[in-house]
Amino acid sequence: MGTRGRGKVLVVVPAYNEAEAIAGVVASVTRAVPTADILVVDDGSCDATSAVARAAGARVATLPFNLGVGGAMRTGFRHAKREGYSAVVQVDGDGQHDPAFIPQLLAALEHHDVAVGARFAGTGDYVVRGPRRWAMRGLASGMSALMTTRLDDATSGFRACGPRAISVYAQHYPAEYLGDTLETLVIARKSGLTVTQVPVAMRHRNTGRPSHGSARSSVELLRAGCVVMLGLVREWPVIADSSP
Ligand SMILES: Nc1nc2c(ncn2[C@@H]2O[C@H](COP(=O)(O)OP(=O)(O)O)[C@@H](O)[C@H]2O)c(=O)[nH]1
Ligand SMILES: [Mg+2]
Repeated sequence: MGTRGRGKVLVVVPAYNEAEAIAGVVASVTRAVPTADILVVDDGSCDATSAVARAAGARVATLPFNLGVGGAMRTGFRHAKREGYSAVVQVDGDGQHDPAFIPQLLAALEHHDVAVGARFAGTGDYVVRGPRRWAMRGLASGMSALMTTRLDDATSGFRACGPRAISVYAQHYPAEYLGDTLETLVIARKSGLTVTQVPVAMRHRNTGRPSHGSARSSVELLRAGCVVMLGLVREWPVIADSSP
């Protein structure tokens, strides 16, 4: 152990009951970024996620019980910090994120600490309808104002983080629903990290189940407003030097 990941990219794949999709995700990440290490964090799955991921060639951290996406990601960031990785990319285990965009996310880290892959910023045809769509729109303008940079898809989990963001997130990565996306952006801002977005295409889920249905998602997005407000009044670690 010790210096295994120094300077390298770690792709962290949070996975909860993704046995059907995970081998395909590991294979496509390997194709897109052959030099990166892949860590699948099996979030207390009841299926064969860990075994399938290991057979596909990934390193696997198996959590003893379900912690949610945020808990899985914090595990990934802690590992990255300890092993000295220079970048962490989150790619979901359900196959919705297209690893072909990883190089673009990484390129954005040259000038920023966090790069968010955005579904609605002009690439691809990912469509969300009904109240969820309006809630997401409202959220996008609120978050863009708050973060003082344009963020069309603040709830996207497809992201890349540089070394300063890894340090912050290894310590603080909320486990609540939407904490892993929205609140992590608020933490970035409060810690002096810079955030940007990169347009990506995203696929709809075709195996497994999403964490929340559409009606529930809308209610949760409203709850997100409160999450952001609370994130703003909490104390977060500050990175003194503001250049990445
Ligand atoms: N649903 C769910 N997904 C989890 C959990 N822990 C990790 N994940 C993984 O986190 C990623 C995002 O979850 P998903 O339900 O697709 O969220 P969505 O795409 O935002 O609707 C997937 O790769 C899941 O396998 C959990 O407790 N619940
Ligand atoms: Mg998903």
